Amino acid sequence: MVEIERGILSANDALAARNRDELAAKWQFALNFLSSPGAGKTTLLVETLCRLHGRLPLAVIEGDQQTSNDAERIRAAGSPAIQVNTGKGCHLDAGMVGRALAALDPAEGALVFIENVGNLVCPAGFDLGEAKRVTLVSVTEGEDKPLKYPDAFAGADLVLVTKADLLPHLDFDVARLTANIARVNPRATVLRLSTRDGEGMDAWTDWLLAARKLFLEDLAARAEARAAGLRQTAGIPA
Ligand SMILES: Nc1nc2c(ncn2[C@@H]2O[C@H](COP(=O)(O)OP(=O)(O)O)[C@@H](O)[C@H]2O)c(=O)[nH]1
Ligand SMILES: [Mg+2]
Repeated sequence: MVEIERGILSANDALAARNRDELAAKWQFALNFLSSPGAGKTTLLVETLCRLHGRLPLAVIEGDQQTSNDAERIRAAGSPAIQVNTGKGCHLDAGMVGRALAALDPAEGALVFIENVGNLVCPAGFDLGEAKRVTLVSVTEGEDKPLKYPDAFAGADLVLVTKADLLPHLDFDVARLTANIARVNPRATVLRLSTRDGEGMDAWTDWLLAARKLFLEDLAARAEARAAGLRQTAGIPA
């Protein structure tokens, strides 16, 4: 059992590394979105695409066990999207994402959103080649979810606390949730947001664009260092 699991994960890691290289070669910044079903991933993506439309190239890979409903919602928002149905599978893997990227062929410099299959367990173990991982948890899910499903939070660069507009109707303690996130992942940024009243949407898009900028600057610095090394090897003065 342990051997098989290790085999599957290392095969996935090799494909994830290939996706990461191919994305980097085209200066594409990819994010992997995890959450339980219904936390608001697709709604957030639709809102985000509307805000960023016309400013930079966008593309979306939608993962669900069945239906192409979410890809249709994204296309209706004016962005290219491809639906991956995992059937009995409970998560996307790097092979599926590699094939989806080949079919979708996002433009150079694109922001690529990958919406994983909704659950807080299986997607956490599979690197897709993304640059950043974003985990959503809605205020109707309970403050203890980071402790119950730590892997989904431990690997996140950003945790979005969604549906904040519902807080007046609930006895949900955002500070307790934030403390629980910090227990499993002290380095994650935590933002509270609502697609209904727009709370946190500016902070979210600011985070997204700043993370993409840093990623592209890092790629540029590496390309320059590689070029400088090649010039030196070839005896060409800088
Ligand atoms: N009140 C409220 N409802 C939301 C918000 N975002 C999404 N929803 C609702 O939550 C449900 C599930 O949203 P969806 O985006 O499909 O979740 P996904 O399964 O994570 O993709 C839908 O009925 C949305 O309208 C929000 O910010 N506030
Ligand atoms: Mg969805």
